[in-house]
Amino acid sequence: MTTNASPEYGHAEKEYLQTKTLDEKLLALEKMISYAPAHKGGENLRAALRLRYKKLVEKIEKTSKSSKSTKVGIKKSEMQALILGFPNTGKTSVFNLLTGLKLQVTEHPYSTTIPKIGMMNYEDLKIQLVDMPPFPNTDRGIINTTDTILLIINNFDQIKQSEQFLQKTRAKIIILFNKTDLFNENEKRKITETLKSKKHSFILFSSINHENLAELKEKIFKTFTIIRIYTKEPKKEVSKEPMIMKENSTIKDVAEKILKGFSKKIKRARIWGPSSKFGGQEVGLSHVLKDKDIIEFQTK
Ligand SMILES: Nc1nc2c(ncn2[C@@H]2O[C@H](COP(=O)(O)OP(=O)(O)OP(=O)(O)O)[C@@H](O)[C@H]2O)c(=O)[nH]1
Ligand SMILES: [Mg+2]
Repeated sequence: MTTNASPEYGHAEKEYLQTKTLDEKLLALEKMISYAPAHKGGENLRAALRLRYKKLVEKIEKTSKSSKSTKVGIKKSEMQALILGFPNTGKTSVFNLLTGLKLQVTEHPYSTTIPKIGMMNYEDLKIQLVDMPPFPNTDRGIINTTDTILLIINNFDQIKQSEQFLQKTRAKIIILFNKTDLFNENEKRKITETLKSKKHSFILFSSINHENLAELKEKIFKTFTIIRIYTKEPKKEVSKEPMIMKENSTIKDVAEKILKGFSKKIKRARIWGPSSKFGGQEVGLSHVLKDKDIIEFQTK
């Protein structure tokens, strides 16, 4: 791969090529990384290996998640929202608007029979949405493991009637009162007052006139409490795809997500963005990050 890599590196690479399982690959790749040339000329190789490592970790995580996953066999993305509700409330119509897909919408109830996946773009993020069959034909497994639920209703009784399906979920719930095009302004004001008084997170919506579509997307995004972190290498462009981290993550958390043990190899980290006092500020591993920060790692 490079002209001046050590013999140890060569052995590690050979080992890597001969491995069969993902876990063996990961171990061999760790070895390659530790034997990769540390001098400046090895920079590209080290970056390529780190990227390969990150992808491998993601692959392993995905396969282990999906094997544990629900009967419907949906691989959960980092951010997932389910669209739930009683028959004919407009779930598929809302799903189509948010994802740009064109699943069949009918005036008959029970038209959605199996869960369908789509992606909602929000700024530079992709959020996984699942259009579910109506209650009671919903799989409990996925309800209990998802991050966010968009509960589509057409009347207040449906809130209470939904509770039996939502008892075990830890998801954040947004109530979407759909078909508001059928109500006048005064009636809409009353709906708003009622939902407010019950302290629900809610939104009034219409799939016909797209009322509050931008607000809906923002509301969904805000349920995830994640931050986006961009990384760059010295003198290089900032990564296009953000890393998705939990709120209040530190420089160390990001380094460890890129590569286990990587934080020990960091000599310096510089940051740009909302958590920095000024662009290029040098910070320690315990520095707490904010959404849209950019980090530059310099290794020892
Ligand atoms: N007036 C009005 N009708 C709507 C709205 N959204 C959906 N509909 C209508 O409601 C009916 C059901 O829409 P769907 O999107 O298929 O509803 P669903 O909840 O996915 O239905 P199931 O999959 O059968 O549970 C269709 O006739 C839609 O045209 C809306 O905002 N206003
Ligand atoms: Mg449907």
